[in-house]
Amino acid sequence: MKKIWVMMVAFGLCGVASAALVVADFNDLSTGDLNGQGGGSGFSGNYTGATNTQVIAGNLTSSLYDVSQSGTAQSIKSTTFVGAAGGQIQRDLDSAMGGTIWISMLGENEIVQGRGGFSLNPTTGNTTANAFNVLFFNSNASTADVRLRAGSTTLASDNALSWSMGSTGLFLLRIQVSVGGNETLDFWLNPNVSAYSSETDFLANVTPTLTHNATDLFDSVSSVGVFSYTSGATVSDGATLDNFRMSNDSVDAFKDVTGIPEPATIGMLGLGVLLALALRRRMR
Ligand SMILES: [Ca+2]
Ligand SMILES: [Ca+2]
Repeated sequence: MKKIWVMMVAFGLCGVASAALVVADFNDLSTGDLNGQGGGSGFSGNYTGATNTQVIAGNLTSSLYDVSQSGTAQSIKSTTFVGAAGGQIQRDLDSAMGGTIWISMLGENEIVQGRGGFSLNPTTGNTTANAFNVLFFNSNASTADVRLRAGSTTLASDNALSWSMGSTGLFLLRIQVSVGGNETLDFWLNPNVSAYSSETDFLANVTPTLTHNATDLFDSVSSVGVFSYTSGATVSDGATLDNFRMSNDSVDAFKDVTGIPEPATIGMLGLGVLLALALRRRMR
């Protein structure tokens, strides 16, 4: 009998472990220059790079997923003109991530020249020099352009996505890391994650917006960059970014970035409790 309870406790602990979660919601920072600040969780050291990126008042929020932010409502954006060469700011992770990595982030543009996105294993302040990055902008008032890129090389893109300028977009990315081989990328723009009961349900029913699996990008992720800049004119207002979440937890990665629990885990725990209670009753 003792053995069953020990096994259940061990299984339960495995189920709730989420040490691999990285979160940057910017709500624990001071307003003003992001450069030199820290905050969030899962990082080591402070942001370094672009000096134009500011912590500003107000969260970006989306009704498409089940993740809320606490603390002071804040987000980040570039508020002065800067091109791609100077718009990135980056940070090291506590520990390198491999396996299957899920990432979500919110972004929004106010003007056609606004650009934004995030990068993995960034090498300089230039968004075109990254191992991998997701770049987004609004081609016009009603459509958007999203690109998965290795440096400045586009791996997959769509320049006619339905997404209005001035409304918050939800970016969802799954990376299956292959050591020595090509990474498998699946990207969704504005997926209605809340309409699905689990990762399994979501994957079975929602076709990715962009996919790519023909490039060996890296064998692990050790740092993350975010970038906000303007293009084509000397205007301010790069894209606004908020709530970057990244997890490679073997059970809860999807839940960590979308808030949607995996019922299989809950079901198995529930089954374990029922089984143990039934056995205890029989042994009396
Ligand atoms: Ca925030
Ligand atoms: Ca690889």
